Amino acid sequence: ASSLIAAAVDLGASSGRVVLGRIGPDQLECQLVHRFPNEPIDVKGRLSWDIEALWDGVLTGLREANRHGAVESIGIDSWGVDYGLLDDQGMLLAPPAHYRDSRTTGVMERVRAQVGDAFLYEATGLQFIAINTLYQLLAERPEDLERAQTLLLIPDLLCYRLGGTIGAERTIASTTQLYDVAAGTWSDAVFEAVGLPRRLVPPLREPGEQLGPLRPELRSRLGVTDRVLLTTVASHDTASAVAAVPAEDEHFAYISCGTWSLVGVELDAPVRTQESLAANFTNEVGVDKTIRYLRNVTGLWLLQESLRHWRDTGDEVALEQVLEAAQHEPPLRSVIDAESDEFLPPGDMPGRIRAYCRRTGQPEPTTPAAVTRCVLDSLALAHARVIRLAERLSGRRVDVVHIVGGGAQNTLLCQLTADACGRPVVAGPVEATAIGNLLVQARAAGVVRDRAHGRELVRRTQSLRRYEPRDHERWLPHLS
Ligand code: ADP
Ligand code: LRH
Repeated sequence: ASSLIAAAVDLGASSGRVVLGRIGPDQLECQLVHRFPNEPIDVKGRLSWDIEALWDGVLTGLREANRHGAVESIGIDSWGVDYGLLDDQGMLLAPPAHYRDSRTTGVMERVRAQVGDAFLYEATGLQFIAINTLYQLLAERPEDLERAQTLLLIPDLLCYRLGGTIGAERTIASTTQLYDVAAGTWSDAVFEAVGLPRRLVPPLREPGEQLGPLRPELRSRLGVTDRVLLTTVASHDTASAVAAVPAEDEHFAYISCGTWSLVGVELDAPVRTQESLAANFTNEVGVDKTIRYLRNVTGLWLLQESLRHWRDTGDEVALEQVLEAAQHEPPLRSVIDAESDEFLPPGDMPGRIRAYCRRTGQPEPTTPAAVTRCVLDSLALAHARVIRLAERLSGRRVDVVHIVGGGAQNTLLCQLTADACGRPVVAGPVEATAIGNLLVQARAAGVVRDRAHGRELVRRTQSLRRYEPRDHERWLPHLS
C-alpha cells in the first residue's frame, strides 16, 4: 500500500485518547479525535481501573475516528503491568486492579528474599518495582487465581474485546517480570520458582501482526467493514513512545514524560550485569526486539497528585498558573528523591514532599509554587542521574536527550532537564505514544519501511523544540 488511514488508541494512566493518522512514505498527519479521563475507582476496597468507562472511550473514539476518515487499521497501546483475569467463559473476574493499589505491600520484598535478586534479574532482566505483574498476581486471592483461566494485559484485553483473539503482545509482556528477555519467551523458571500457574499466560505475538477484523457486532455498532484490520502495535505505551522519538542516530537518551518519567537508552541487547542489577535498571522490549534500558522515575504524578490534593482541600490551582509561578522560585532550594517508593501511592503528596524535606534537613516547600519547583528540580535531577548511569552501564554515549509525552509541554521542566544533563533537549512530540502506535500499523501495512524511516517522518512532520543547557555547574554537586 502507498498510504494508510489508521486509528491509534492510546490509554495512559491519566487519560486515554484516539488519534487518527494519515501515513504515507512522506506523510504523517495526526488528528486527536477523542480524549477521555482515566479515573480509578474503588471496587470492594481495591483501587481498580474503570474498564467499562475506558471501553466506552475507546468505542466513542473509534466511531469518531471513522467519521473523520475511512479507518483501515486500528491499534491499541496502554500503560504496562496491569491485567484482567478471565474465567472459562472469557468473562472478567473483576475490573483490573490498579498498580497503585496497596494490596501488593510487602509482596516484592517477600519474593526477593525467597528466590533471590540475582535469579530474578538473570531470568527476566526486569527492574524491581512493587507494581510488576508478578507481585500483583501473588497478591491475588488464591481462589481467584484458581478460577482464572487466562491473564490478558490491558491492551491484549481490549484487543480481545474488539477482535476476539487471544495473545500476549511481546512489548507489554516484557513489563510483567514473568518474561525472559534474553530467551524471548515466558520465563518458565520464574513461574515455577514463585508457584504461579503457567497456563494463565497466552502465546506471545509481535507488534505489527494483523489480527483480522473486529467482532461482527462491533462492526455494525461502529460503522466499519470487515476490511478494517485490528493490528498489534508496540502495545506497551512506553515502547510506542520510544518508537516515535525523532532521533537521528543511536546516541540519544529518551524521557517518556507523563504520569511517569521513563528514562533511558535504546539498545540491541539486554544488560544484566551485577552493576545493572544494583542500579535497578530494567530491560523492556521495544519494536524490532530492541531493548529499552531504563528506569522508572516517579514523573509528573508528583505534580498531578499535588494538584488533586489542593483541589480536594479547597486550594484549587491551575497547572499553567502553578508552572508559571514555579519559574520565579529559587532553584534547587529543596529536592526529593523522585525515584523513592514513598511517592508511589495516592494521597497527600505535598505533605509527603514536606515530610521528605524535613527529614533530610532541607527547607519545607509550603506554597504550591514552591512544591512545584521542588518537584520539577527533583525530576530534572533524576532525569540527569539516570541518563548518566545508563550511559555508564550500557556503554552507549548520549549526545542529545529527547523528551516526549505530555511533559514535553512543560517548558520549565525541559529547560531544567537540559541544564541538569548538560546536554541539549529536544522536546516533542507530545503525542509520541499514539504516533509510535500509528507507525507500527503503517509498517504492518507496508507503508513505512523501518524504524529509522518512522523516526525520520516524525522529525520532518512534528513540531519540536530545542533547549540548550545553561548553568550545568550548579547541578553538579547534586549529581555526585
Ligand atoms: P499519561 O500518558 O501517563 O496519562 P501524558 O503523556 O498525557 O500522561 O502526560 C500528562 C502530563 O502532561 C500531565 O501530568 C501534565 O503534567 C503534563 N501536561 C499536560 N498538559 C500540559 C501543558 N499544557 N503544559 C505543561 N504540562 C502539561
Ligand atoms: C507508563 C508505564 C510505564 C510503566 C507504568 C506502569 O505509562 O507504562 O512504562 O512502568 O506505566
